Amino acid sequence: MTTPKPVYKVIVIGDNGVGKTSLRTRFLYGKFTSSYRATIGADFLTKNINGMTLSIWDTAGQERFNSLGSSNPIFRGTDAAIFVFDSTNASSFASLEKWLTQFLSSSGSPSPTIVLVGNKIDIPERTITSKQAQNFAQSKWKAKAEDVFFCSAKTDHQVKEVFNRVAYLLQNKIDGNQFQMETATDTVNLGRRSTSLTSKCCF
Ligand SMILES: Nc1nc2c(ncn2[C@@H]2O[C@H](COP(=O)(O)OP(=O)(O)OP(=O)(O)O)[C@@H](O)[C@H]2O)c(=O)[nH]1
Ligand SMILES: [Mg+2]
Repeated sequence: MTTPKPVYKVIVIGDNGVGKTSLRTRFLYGKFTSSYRATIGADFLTKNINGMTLSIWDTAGQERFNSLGSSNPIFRGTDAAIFVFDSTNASSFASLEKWLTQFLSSSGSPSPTIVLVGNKIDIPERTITSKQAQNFAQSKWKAKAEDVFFCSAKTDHQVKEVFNRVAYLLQNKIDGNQFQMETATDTVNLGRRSTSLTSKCCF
């Protein structure tokens, strides 16, 4: 009998309106819409990247649709997090500190993989520089330059690179045996389908 492959939980986190849903939709379906519908709670979609199954969780940025307080059950068992800010909105960048604190106290993972994404780079009014983003990521979780992206869900600039980087970092951890298999306990194995089912969560 072959052992089923685990599913790795990847979560997209950040303020409301920064483009979390748009980034995932762009990556999974190659689509973008300029209309805004706030995410309520969280949901996941699975995607197979290079033989690895990722459950990619989209979360609510609006606190009233999210779980409040220092811990967030949606973050539990996360293997990798994609922190997103709007590159034209300084307050969404400042909020990352709060999201990171909540994430680190909730994920339960000893050393989660983290990448940082400044979205909406197609808009000329950029307020956050690459240096600011790099400094933040480097000081907070010793990120490398390759773990920081500026992308656009609208124009599809650098979107697949973000998710491919996450898969690459996870693969490196597996190869280095740093993984604890129990990290997959909060996920659902949806088999070999590459992009499939959405499951609504109810927080
Ligand atoms: N110009 C531009 N607009 C974008 C981009 N990504 C998202 N948007 C727009 O920004 C708005 C918010 O995008 P969402 O993806 O819904 O944001 P979100 O982070 O999921 O928001 P919540 O679900 O409330 O947390 C929508 O009107 C999108 O069309 C981008 O790369 N460029
Ligand atoms: Mg959303």
